Amino acid sequence: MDMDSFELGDLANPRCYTEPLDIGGCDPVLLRAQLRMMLLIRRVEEKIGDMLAAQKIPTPCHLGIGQEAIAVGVSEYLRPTDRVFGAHRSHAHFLALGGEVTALMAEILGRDAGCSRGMGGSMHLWGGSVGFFGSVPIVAGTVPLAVGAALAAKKDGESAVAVVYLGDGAAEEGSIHESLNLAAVWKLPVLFVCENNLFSSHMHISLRQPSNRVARYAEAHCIQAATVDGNDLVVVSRTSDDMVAAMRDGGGPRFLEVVTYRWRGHVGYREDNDVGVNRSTDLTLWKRRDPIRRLVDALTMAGGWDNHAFHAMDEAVKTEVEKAWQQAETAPYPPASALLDRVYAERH
Ligand SMILES: Cc1ncc(C[n+]2csc(CCOP(=O)(O)OP(=O)(O)O)c2C)c(N)n1
Repeated sequence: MDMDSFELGDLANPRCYTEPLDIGGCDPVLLRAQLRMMLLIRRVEEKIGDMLAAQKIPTPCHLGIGQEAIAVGVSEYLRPTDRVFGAHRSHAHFLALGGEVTALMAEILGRDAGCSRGMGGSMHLWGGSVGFFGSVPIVAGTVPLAVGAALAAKKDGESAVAVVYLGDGAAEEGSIHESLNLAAVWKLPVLFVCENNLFSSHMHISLRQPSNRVARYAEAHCIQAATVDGNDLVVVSRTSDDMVAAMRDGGGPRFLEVVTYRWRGHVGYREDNDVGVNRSTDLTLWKRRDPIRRLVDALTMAGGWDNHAFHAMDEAVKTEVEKAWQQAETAPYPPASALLDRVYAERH
């Protein structure tokens, strides 16, 4: 849905958009694969949450439970040659591109088998082979990098696009506007995906901005934008598919704002009702807009799918996650001699 208004309206109202997804015209095989990926991401993050609670993880982790449809929908039409950038809450971005669960778990545990060789932890993920060019904890830090990656693709005459995930909080950084402006002026193939979960740390957007619709910034920079329900896999998928296709055709940058809500706190496994904000009522309502449940309901209504099928899929996913955790937990740490590797660049 394209919106001209400054306000999100019903998209920010958790009492709306709770119905089963409209999956008319969708490929059921693809939908089940996407459902499995959303489930995998959720079970991985729940496991990480449990292990944080058990104090088995030494690094801070930002969980995106409840936001799974975004990474899965956006990643569907990307290629391994594209350049995708995340931020501090990027487990889903990494996994949805095909990043390995064990490599993520091992990274979080600081093991050599981690996707950044155990040197980065949850907020420094890397997956070059699947097109994940990295996540960093500096809010908005990867946004100008994605613009640079898009510039490189354009200069090299490649059809690759750059994608960067950013939050509504990141949109308050000045570098966002410089990035949007440059991308627009030079017509760069970069997709800005703003995961508007209404919070920056513990502060609601109504306390930080005069309007809650972030895409207005893109429009001010003459970038085509859409604001959609981020908990609707089908809508996210279709919109990003259209946007990526237009970018590959030389159409310049696009801005996709996906409205969602994170179920856990800003950082850690708790729900954040104990850090100065009490969002328990909203959280209960937002859980009814669960992207997984809405897809499951739609598949069930369409036939050929039932609770039994869902349960079997879920059990297989949980087994996979447990296995990955065991592997990561028993994997060796990097040798002490590797401590300064990749800290300084080699002189050539
Ligand atoms: C430049 C910078 N400023 C502040 C922080 C502290 N910080 C970490 S995450 C965060 C909130 C970011 O919110 P948002 O971009 O909406 O992403 P979300 O956490 O909602 O996914 C802040 C302020 C930081 N890491 N980097």
